[in-house]
Amino acid sequence: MRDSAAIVDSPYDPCGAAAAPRKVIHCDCDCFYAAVEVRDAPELAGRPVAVGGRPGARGVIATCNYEARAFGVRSAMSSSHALRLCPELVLLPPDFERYRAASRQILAIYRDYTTLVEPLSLDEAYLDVSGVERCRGSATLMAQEIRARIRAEVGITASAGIAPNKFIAKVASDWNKPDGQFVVRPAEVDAFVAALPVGKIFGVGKVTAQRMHRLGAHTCGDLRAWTQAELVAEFGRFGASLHRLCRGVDERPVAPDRVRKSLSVETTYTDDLPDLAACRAALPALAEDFGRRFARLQDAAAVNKAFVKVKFADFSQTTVERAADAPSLALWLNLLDEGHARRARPVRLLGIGVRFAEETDVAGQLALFDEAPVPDGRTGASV
Ligand code: DCP
Ligand code: MG
Repeated sequence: MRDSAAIVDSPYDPCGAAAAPRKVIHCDCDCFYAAVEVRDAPELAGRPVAVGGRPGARGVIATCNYEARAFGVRSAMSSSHALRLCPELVLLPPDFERYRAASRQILAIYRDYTTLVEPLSLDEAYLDVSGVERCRGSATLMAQEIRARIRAEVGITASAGIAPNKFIAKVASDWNKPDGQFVVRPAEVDAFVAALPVGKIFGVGKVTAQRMHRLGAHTCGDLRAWTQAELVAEFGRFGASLHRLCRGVDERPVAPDRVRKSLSVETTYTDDLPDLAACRAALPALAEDFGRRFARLQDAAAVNKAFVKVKFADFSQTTVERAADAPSLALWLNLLDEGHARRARPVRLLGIGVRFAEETDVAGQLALFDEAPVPDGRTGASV
């Protein structure tokens, strides 16, 4: 029999069907690499600054400060294009050692509040602070304090989103960026998510978003008109997640011990690649993007497999993998030939990657770049 105390302890769920809402903070530093550069060269303050490769040598912008963004400069843009947009841009080469040092300091601050810290990249992490008693148990105050400490101890600024789950916390951290935070309380989730453009949903990239627009769905609220079966029929397995996410439901736990098992990049093409030759021609660009991400890995574990993922125009998907001890374009091309032959029809998405040996000690790898996979229109690295 339940006692009355138990009922008082569960104000959101007197019937015991679900737990009380969680408190998740998503912290994301503002223009991270550029912020570290400006911190270390104060004479750059107020000037447009970017970190990236040299123009000409197919260099791209890793990031830039907000002064440079005012000129239209963006991450992943070619450095030569960035310099055309903003001729006075100060373009600096990356110095990962200093970024990693800042990242370690920031992580230590997060871990002062909770052990449930899940880093997503050097500058970004989820914190589950449910039940944490600091700051009178207020996640809003904790986020404020964390951001103040990052400013004081690391010398850069960060933004935060505070919400009952990861999806909403991540969207919210962008709301008052830079140097701000935004709270979505449990009672506000429904309205907040209803108004979100579909492109904000984790996993919905440019191509899927365009497709949803054509089907008349622009916001998460619009998507709610679809049954789960309809979403699955239209978007495959992802449809079931979509059905939950467009209602603001995201049960993914904050997982502090995620182990990097793989690194991959993938792109969904705006126009399907018609045949194998077109797929083969698309692979070097993916391999180049992969190479950049692979180079940023710190203490990367030993590679033991390479794989290629092919998603066909009908959304059927196949993955081919083979033992390998290093990334190799030649091997990826072979795997592509094999995967493509399985269906031999137009292709909407290609992905390439490697898997890492599992016995490797990953303790030092938590602060790696492990952006969630971004299935559409752009590439992402995944764990
Ligand atoms: N990064 C990169 N290439 C990209 C995107 C990001 O090398 N295409 C690097 C540089 C960024 C860091 O990762 O500083 C963090 O990425 P974010 O997406 O969080 O971008 P920023 O922190 O730079 O800016 P924002 O203020 O938008 O978070
Ligand atoms: Mg950032």
